[in-house]
Amino acid sequence: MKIKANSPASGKDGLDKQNTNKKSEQLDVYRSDATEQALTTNQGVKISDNQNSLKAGVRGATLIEDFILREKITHFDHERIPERIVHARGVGAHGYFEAYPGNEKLTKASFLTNTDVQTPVFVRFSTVQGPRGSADTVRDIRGFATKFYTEEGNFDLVANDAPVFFIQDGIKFPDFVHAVKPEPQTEIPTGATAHDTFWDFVSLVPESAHAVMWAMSDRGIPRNLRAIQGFGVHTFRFINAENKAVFVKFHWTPKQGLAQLVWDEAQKLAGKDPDFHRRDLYEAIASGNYPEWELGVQVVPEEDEMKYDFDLLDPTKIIPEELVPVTPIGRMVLNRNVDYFFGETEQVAFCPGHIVPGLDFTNDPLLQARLFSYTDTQLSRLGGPNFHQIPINKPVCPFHNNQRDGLHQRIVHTGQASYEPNSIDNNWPAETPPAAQGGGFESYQERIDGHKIRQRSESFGDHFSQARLFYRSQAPHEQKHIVDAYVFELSKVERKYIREREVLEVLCNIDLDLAQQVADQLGIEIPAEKKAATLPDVQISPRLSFEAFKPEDIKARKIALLVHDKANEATIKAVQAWAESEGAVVDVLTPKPGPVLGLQGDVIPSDGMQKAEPSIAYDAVVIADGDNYDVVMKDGVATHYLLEAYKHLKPIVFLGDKGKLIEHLRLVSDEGTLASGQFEAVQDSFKTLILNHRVWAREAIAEAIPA
Ligand code: HDE
Repeated sequence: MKIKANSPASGKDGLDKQNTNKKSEQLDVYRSDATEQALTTNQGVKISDNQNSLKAGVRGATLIEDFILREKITHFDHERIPERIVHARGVGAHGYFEAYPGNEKLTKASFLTNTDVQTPVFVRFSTVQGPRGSADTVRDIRGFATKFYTEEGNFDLVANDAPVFFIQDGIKFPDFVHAVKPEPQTEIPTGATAHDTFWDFVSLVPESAHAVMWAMSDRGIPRNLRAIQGFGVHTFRFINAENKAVFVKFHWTPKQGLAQLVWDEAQKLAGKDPDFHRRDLYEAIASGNYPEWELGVQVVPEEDEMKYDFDLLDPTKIIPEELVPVTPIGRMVLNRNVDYFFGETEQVAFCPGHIVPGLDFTNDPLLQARLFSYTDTQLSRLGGPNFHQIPINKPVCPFHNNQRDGLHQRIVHTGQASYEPNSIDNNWPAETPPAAQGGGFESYQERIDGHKIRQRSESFGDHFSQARLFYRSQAPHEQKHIVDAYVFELSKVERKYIREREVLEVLCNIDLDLAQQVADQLGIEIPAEKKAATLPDVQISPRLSFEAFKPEDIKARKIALLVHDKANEATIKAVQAWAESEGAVVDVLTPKPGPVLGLQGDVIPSDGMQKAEPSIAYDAVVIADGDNYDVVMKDGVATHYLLEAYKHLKPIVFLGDKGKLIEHLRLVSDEGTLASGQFEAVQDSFKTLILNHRVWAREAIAEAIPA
């Protein structure tokens, strides 16, 4: 299925719709606000001519009195607002959250305890480094920010798809961001960490080791945004009706399972479809394949605060799930695309400081700085302190106070008293005491005792054990990808001393085998004393691997069905019927955008052209049988399609005599190359392969296939 960019609404002009496919009706989006309405100026004056400016004679100069032209151009000149300093590239969707029963023992927050309500949510996914127009599939951490419009006020869970961050103290954030962003003298590279300043910084700041490891792993290149986890990163607090607090770490777990790109594919997609992730999310929701996540928390009782060999306040550390399992507390479904990207996705303003009664912060020094930063940044991005009045940011519950005026004030406040206490309005709006449930917000009364001091706690001091834990917990193919990623990135670093510092001062402290593999490829010598070091062992955490997060079904997985003239119509119908029953998406891809003629003479409509819808955009490929082997063999686009899908470790079904292509293309048959006379005979194996996502065992062989 394709939601074609910039397609005009079809079907209104009487054009031939023979080859418009089943999804084309989604292109017909009418403007509910303007249907049957006159075109007017912003002052409501009807416009009679929107084609010509007002001129002194038909060939004369344009007159400054043309208020219609001036208004239109002035508004246009101011269409852009500053993009986010980080996380500028994003995509949003609406949905709902439902709490599971039994959370009262943890928190009094009504959206987590009232199982009768569906709390509306808005989620914005993002990349960190690139600007608004950058590609989706770059290697980066993904933002996963959720606004819960609860009946007690808005709660923003401003999360990432990695559970750890690159720095421990907010005072380092501008340094980190300056280092990772495009370099100041060239504004290169866009959307990439593979450059000197990033590696200079992280090799000098060992607390970044763990987060860098996540970014270099397959987590840095998700297949789509429906297949990522989300993590609150910091430790937060839950507070229940008895005022008892516990520490919590938030986890979003996708029902779709986790899935990654392979690096070659990620790079190609960045060019061939820079919108790959936002398109995928849009299409999945538009077609009713609503992505779903379970919200869970790791709960640590207050008395266990000091129990671990890491500090709960250190945002570069996880709590391994083997130590504290994740308790599910609810589920979120994204079921509605935005109507207006700018008005919703661009103007949404998240802030970790938006919390509701039943939740509270901890002293994590990164979180503390974030509490200031997000509101501050909206003042310049959204032009003043009234950004909460923009529809996407507005609470759904009533909100009243004595704040007045400011840029873009939209509320017509009435009454005389905008202060408190007042007797003129009987002191309304009034405070609500912090009763157990439904009361006003009250900060948790944490005891503070200490010196005013600029110093990092010693308990934040171990920067390598958890990076080692992460690396060693990966499956062998995942470890190989980490090695490849470090080699690729460091190969782009021009300064040899930065490469060496990263290998010798960081990787050697994480895992010697990892360091050696990277060093060998970069031609770096590891000194004998470093090689002889014994690094402390770690307990493996299987929950850190993709392997622990398999999907339950193949809904919304995309299958390319390659079809040429004289293809067997029966096969095409069989693949389509099977895919529909599984909720998967099949696109019939033809050599040209027009339809092809089947073996029986049927017209087979095209969902797209093979050249324009590359294999990298699909999860699996089927090549149809028919009376056309010689044509396919000589078709460079189709054969490259198969080679590329093979190289990217995708399952491929070769139907009928297309099985001969395996030998012709010099592929090595494996569990992922299914050759059969009948699709029905292999459909179950095909499904299992798609569930497994890639044929990892093929990786060594696939490296010999030209990229
Ligand atoms: Fe952010 N971050 N951040 N961040 N962050 C922003 O806020 C900041 C951090 C995250 O889709 C900015 O509105 C500081 C951790 C997401 O709109 C800014 C520090 C985590 C998004 C900002 C951090 C995040 C942002 C840019 C360290 C994971 C996108 C525009 C003290 C838990 C939200 C904006 C969206 C955005 C500051 C660290 C996640 C500049 C100072 C840790 C998902 O205010």
